[in-house]
Amino acid sequence: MKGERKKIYNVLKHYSRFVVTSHQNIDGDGLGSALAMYFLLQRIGKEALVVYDGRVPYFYRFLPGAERVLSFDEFQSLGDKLLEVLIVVDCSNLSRLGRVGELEKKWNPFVVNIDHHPDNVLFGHANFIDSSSPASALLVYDLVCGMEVPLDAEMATNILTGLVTDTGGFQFAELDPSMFRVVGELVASGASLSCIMRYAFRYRRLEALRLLSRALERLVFEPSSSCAITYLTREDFRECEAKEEDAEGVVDYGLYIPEAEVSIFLKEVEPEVYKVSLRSRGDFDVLAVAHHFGGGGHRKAAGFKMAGTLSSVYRTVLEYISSTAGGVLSLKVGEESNAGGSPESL
Ligand SMILES: [Mn+2]
Repeated sequence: MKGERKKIYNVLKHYSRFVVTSHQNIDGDGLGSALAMYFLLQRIGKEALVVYDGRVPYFYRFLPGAERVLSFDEFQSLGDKLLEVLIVVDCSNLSRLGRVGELEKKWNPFVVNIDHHPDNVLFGHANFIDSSSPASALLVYDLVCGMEVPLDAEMATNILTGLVTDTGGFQFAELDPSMFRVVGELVASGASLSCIMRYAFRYRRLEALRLLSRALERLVFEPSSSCAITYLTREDFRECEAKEEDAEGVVDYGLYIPEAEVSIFLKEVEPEVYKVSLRSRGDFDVLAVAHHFGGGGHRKAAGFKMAGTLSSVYRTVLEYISSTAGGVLSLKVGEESNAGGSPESL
C-alpha cells in the first residue's frame, strides 16, 4: 500500500491535467471524496475537473465545489484533450461510472483508484485501497497530509461529509479513537459538523417525506429471517411527485426495529426492475447476498438490481436471506467490521 501511495504522489506531481469522478447514485462519500480531491489538485497548481454521470442530489449541493461538478454532456463538449489522469474515488469497478467508464476505454488515461470497498477490482494503474477505512474521504485526507498541503475549509468540509455520511453520522460502527483526532482537525480547519449533519440527515423535500411515509406504512418484519422489508414502486414516485434521490435513507429505517438484523428496501427503478438495498446491524454479511445477485457494496451496506414483478423480487430476496441467515448469523456473531456503507452503495 505504501508503494501505491508513493505512485500516486508521483502522478500528482508529474502530470498536469486531472479529471476526478465517482460512482453513479452518488453519495456523500463519493461526492465529498471527489471534491476534496479536486481542491487538493487545485492547491498544488493542477488543472482539475470533476465529472459525474448523473445529477448531484440537492441535499449535497451545500458542499464546497458542488456547483462545479460537470455533467457528462458538459464534460464531453469540452473536447477530448482533458483526460491525462482519471482519478476514480469510492468506486469498486469502472462499470459503476456510467458513461465516464466508457471514456476511460476510449482515451486510455492513467487511472488512479482510491477506494474502501472490500470488493474493489483494482482497475487502476495505481490503486490506493483500504477496506478498513470507514470512508474513501479519509484516504483523500491521507493524501492531503502526505502531500503536506494544509487543510482548508473546502477540503475539510468535503472530507468530513464523506466520513459522516458513510458512517451514518458515526452510528454504523464504533469509531476508532484515532478518528476523533481527525474529526477534530477537520473541524478546526473550518468544517461545520452540525451543518453537515443537517444536510446529510435532516434536510429533505416534503415529497421525500411523503415517499418515506409510504415506505414506513408498508414496512414489515419477518421473524423467520430477522428481516425488515419495504418497497416503493414507480407509481409511488409519480403520486408523491418524488425524484430518485428522495428515496435516499429509506432503507435505514428497518433497523430501528429491535429484532431486525437486516433491512431490505426494494425500489422500482424501471418498470419491473428493482434496486435492492440491504443494511445489516453487523452480524449478517449483506455483501455476500449482494454478490450472490451480482451487486456489491460493504458488509453492512450493499445492493444489487433484480428484474421481476414486485412479488417475485420480494420473495426471491427474502427466501435467499432466510436460507443463509441461520448459518451466517451464527458464524459472524462477535465480528465487527469497521467499514461503514454509503446509503447508495451499489
Ligand atoms: Mn464510501
